[in-house]
Amino acid sequence: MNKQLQCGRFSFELEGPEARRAVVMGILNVTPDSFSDGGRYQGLEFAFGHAEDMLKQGATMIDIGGESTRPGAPSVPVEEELRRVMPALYALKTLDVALSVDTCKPQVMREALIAGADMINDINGFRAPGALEAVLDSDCGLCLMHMQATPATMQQAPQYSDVVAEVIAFLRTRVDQMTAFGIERSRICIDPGFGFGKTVEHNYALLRGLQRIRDELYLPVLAGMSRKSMIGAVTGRPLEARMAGSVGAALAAVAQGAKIVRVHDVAETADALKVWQAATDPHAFSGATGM
Ligand code: 7PJ
Repeated sequence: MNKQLQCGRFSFELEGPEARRAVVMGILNVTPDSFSDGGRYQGLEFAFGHAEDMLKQGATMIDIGGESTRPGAPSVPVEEELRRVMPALYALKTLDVALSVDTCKPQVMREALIAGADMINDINGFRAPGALEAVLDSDCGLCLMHMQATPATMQQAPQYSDVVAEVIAFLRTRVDQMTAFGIERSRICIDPGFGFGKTVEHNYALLRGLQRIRDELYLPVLAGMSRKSMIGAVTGRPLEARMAGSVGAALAAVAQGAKIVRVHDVAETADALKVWQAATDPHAFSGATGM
């Protein structure tokens, strides 16, 4: 594995004692339906406050998303996505946190990198024409995610004969194409894409297989399961009551070697990970005394 994951202004250790510390990526949606009212300025204030809270709670990355990728969601025109993402990105640049932009659009990638984004997170795996060109001349991190089909159709009838092997094969092909294009391997992290063209069984097979995915591709893994239907399926809980289940999933992912967990509930996940790390790594908590 490379020694570090390079993410713009930041780099994350992948070897040595620091490597065991997982990175909490807090989710910041800047879609209109994620604000309590319609105004753009109030939306921006809300987003900034939410980002500040997540930073205090232990997030070391924030993932800004302006396009809803719920199954069946309509795609957002590029101008509208820029109007949502760019003000938040500029506002958040004053915070000491790595800024990721969740987008599939090369034009949004380019603008985001000009504004100083530290990572581009593309659920489409940089497959859009011009996506690789958009990120080539940069040192931003790149999250390469697996998705079967498209957000509009992915949950219709996901099928695999061996989901872990097929996800590994897809990611390997894309990593090879990206490095052949001239992109440094040290910028890439991989993500099996929980919920993107997968049944509940596929999702749990991937969770159990995370270590294998990491070891076969020798790249850091990002896992995003927060509040997804795979959590609802085993807890029987609706979206708004999936926090504890999501924390359990984040711990399971880190136990399987995931480096980054993408979550809504930053405080709870960060606390759970701290206790987990103190319980599993004798060096994680050497200075502490008392209760
Ligand atoms: C993911 C994502 C994920 C990465 C979303 C949701 C859907 N990016 N963007 N991995 N999910 N890298 O959060 O429910 O799993 S949007």
